[in-house]
Amino acid sequence: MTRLLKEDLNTIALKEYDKFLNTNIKAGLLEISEKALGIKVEKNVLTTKKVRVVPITSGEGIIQQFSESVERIVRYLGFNDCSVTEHSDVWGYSEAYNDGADIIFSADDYKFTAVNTKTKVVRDNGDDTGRGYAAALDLACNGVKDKEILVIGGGVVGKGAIDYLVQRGAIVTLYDIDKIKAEELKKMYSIFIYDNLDNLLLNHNLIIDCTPEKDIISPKYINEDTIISTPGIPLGIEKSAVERQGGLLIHDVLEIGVAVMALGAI
Ligand code: 2YJ
Repeated sequence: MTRLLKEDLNTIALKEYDKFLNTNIKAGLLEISEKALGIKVEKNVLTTKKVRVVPITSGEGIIQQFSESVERIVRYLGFNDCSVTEHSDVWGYSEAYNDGADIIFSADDYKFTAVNTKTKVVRDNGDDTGRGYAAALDLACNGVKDKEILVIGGGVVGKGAIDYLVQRGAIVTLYDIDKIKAEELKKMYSIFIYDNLDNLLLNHNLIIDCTPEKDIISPKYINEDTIISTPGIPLGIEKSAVERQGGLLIHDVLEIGVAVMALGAI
């Protein structure tokens, strides 16, 4: 799993990203999250929820700007009462809980969750990231129903994307270097699996890359109909390469995943 760096988090520019999304897929972070979850949210509901982000020091420790970035994204969506706790870890958790927090975000090296203390709903960043990027692709291509979608990587994020896509009638092919993992997902979902990535890239314009593999997608496969939706860090293809060929790249470091978690945790 990729560990975010402060430099990655410094790239977050919410207004600009929302503008980019609205221009290219006619939906912003809020609409993508609603689509991912199949819900419509009343804006004023968001203002009634108290959200706290608890920094966690375990394992490799605090990532500078991580909690603050989560706070900024959640606040941007319309959750006015959102802040990072003064203390970290268990102390921070009890601080948030005693403060009456409805939703508590926290992440260690393995898990990143949003827990609703009242409804007991627990959202997982991996799963919600997959759903969010699948929803973004759904909006970008005017509906995934009956369309052939290539999902690269069948981890937690890939599984979330597959679950979303299959439910909406997409024709999904999964590529994963781990053939056993791919077979396991094929048992759970009505999908195809295939182990020749070059052939798959040659035959798909709609791609969700859920891997942290650099250069997994060669620019020669990109054309003006290509849409790549990917949370992968590092990116599987350079943004400039996609733009040069006239394709669309949907990518961010944290925004879509956190937005889906926040709305899903209401
Ligand atoms: O609170 C902090 O500052 C740190 N403990 C944050 C750690 C963030 N964790 C990661 O980036 C891990 N790679 C796990 C993320 C799961 C994403 N699906």
